[in-house]
Formats: sequence, structure tokens, C-alpha cells
Amino acid sequence: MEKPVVGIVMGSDSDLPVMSKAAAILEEFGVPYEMRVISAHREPDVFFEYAKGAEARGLKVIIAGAGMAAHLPGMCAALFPLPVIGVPLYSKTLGGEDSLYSILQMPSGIPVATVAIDGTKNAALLAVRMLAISNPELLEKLKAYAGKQCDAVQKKDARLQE
Ligand code: RP5
Repeated sequence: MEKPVVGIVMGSDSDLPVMSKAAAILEEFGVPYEMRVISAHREPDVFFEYAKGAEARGLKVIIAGAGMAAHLPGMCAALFPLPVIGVPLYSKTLGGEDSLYSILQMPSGIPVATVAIDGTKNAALLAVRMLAISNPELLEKLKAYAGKQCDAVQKKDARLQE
């Protein structure tokens, strides 16, 4: 088993169905990852150890998903020096706008690359793009992936023209 280079972390196991989609993309691209459920609020010490140790464990990117008062991605960015991608998760009461603004409105100096509400697939693709900067094999896979998407749209259009 290769050493994980991407960390997928979420605030609760209730986030797992949506966050698992990131794992599926990373598997498709052959990117080794680790996946954890860690609550920054309910178990701050465990969270601190995870985020503080992430660089030494070999992680290059963290994808952090959380809902409601979604402080997990921002706190990852405070403790981990490499890119953090935040996934705001849908919440029943405020539809995920609470999560979105919690993750998006970071103070200057501590960046989190925020994707759309429940935008897990794009978060994983963004992580792959970041890794592809120094990995030509991944870059080729990304080009092939884009090509497949293009073909799929063209096939649908061609069917409409029949
Ligand atoms: C956040 O609170 C989690 O990321 C989750 O989206 C939300 C609700 O958590 P549970 O009450 O379902 O554990 O911390």
C-alpha cells in the first residue's frame, strides 16, 4: 500500500456518503489517500494531532469537508502548511449556506480553496490537479479524463441531432 498523499477528513460520519465521492475519484486516478472522521469541535486534541502531523505523514493536500459551523477546513489550513480544499456540506436548516460561508470567509493569510456545496468530486479533481503540477503521469490522466467528458457531451448532442 502506497503512502497517502491526500488526506480526506470530515467532521462527522454523517458526512461520509458525500465525502466518499472524493475517495472514488482519487481511486480512479490511482492517488493514495487516507480518510478520517475527526471533529474539530468534539475532539479538538485528536484534530490538532491529525492536522499538525499531516505534513510529516507525507500528505501534500488535505480535502476537508464539514457542515453547519464548518471550522474544520479553516483549522486544517491554520495547522497544515500545504493546500487545503474545503467542501461545504449541505445542512438541513440553512441548506449549506452556513457551511459555505464558514469555509469561504477565511481571514487573510490562511487560504482554503473552497468548492461548491457538496462539491466533493471537484475537490478531489482539484487535489489531483495540484499533484499533477509535479507528476507528468497524473497530468496525462487528467487530460484523458477531460477528453472523455468532452466525448460524452458530444455523443449526447449527436443523439439530439439524429
Ligand atoms: C459538522 O456538523 C459535521 O461536519 C456535520 O456536517 C455536521 C453535523 O454533524 P452530526 O451532528 O451529524 O455529527 O461538524
